[in-house]
Amino acid sequence: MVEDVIQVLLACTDVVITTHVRPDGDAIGSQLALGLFLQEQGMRVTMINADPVPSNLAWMEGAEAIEVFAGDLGQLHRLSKADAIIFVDLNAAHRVGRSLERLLRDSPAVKVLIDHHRKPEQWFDCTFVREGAAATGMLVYDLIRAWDDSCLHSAMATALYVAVVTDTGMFRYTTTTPAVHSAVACMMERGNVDPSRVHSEVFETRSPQWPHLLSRVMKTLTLRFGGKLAYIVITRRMLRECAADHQDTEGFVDFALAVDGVQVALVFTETSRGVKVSFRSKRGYPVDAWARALGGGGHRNAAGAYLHSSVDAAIGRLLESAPRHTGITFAPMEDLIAGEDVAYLTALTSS
Ligand SMILES: [Mn+2]
Repeated sequence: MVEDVIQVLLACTDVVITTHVRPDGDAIGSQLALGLFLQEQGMRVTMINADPVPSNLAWMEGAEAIEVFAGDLGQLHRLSKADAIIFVDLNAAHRVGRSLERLLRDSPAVKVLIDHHRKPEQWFDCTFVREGAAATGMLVYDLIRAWDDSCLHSAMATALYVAVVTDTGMFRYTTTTPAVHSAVACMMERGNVDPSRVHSEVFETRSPQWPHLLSRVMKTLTLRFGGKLAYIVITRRMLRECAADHQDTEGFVDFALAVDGVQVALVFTETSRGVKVSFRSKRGYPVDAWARALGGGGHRNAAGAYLHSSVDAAIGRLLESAPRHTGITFAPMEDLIAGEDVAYLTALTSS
């Protein structure tokens, strides 16, 4: 509950705030807004992550104070002095990254979780979790308003706005409720948010490599199950040959999900150790249980998992398990269905 978190934090003077690897707008926006707020409450705040702030978020006021964990003595000293470690926008220890996971989990500090993902791990000491909330930024907003309503200033409000605008896909996803718009109205009134600047900084700062990678990746777009499932593949070779990096792949899944009739879109991203599978779906086709069955997790309509296998094996495994975990059913006579799917269907119906 928000009151529990406030009570715990009121007793603290040194806090650490961290978020997940490859941080997105909600991760950085929530971390920054909370960090700025707790500093105003007189606390010493360390904001530290395994990965750097992505370039499209680095413009936010205060973001320069967010550190990348390097394991140096100064950082270790501050981590060891913390009364509380606050985890935002994640629900599992491994999401903070290998370099920080053990260190933070084994710390004697109070572990506080502020998050909106489903089924958080149970080792946190104090939690403020609302599964299905539009963004962790919405929870940080509620915490700030419950704690000290007068405090919401411009930099804080902009960080919260970034959190909400990114995690709602610019107010498009089903999580975009009237309460979200009310909160955003308040952020704009109190905090002097500039939506046009936010949009251009966050969404219109693509690298010159981006269109080349996009065209390569979209050539892999494949429809299955009568066009209800779409997938795309991003290999390390594509990234190398386009001189692109993972940040350039942000939003590719939206193109696959935008195809008429597609209910579930998958992205297979090759990494040095296996394949990251990103799941996105339309309403009525939950994918979080599917991701969890593969050792991952996430939200109803946006989730992820990691497979230690080749890309081909990962695609095979996902296509094989799709009917069990989604509302997708076979349409064998449709010409969009591939030979291997027909073979699988035949095996299924004859057994
Ligand atoms: Mn989030």
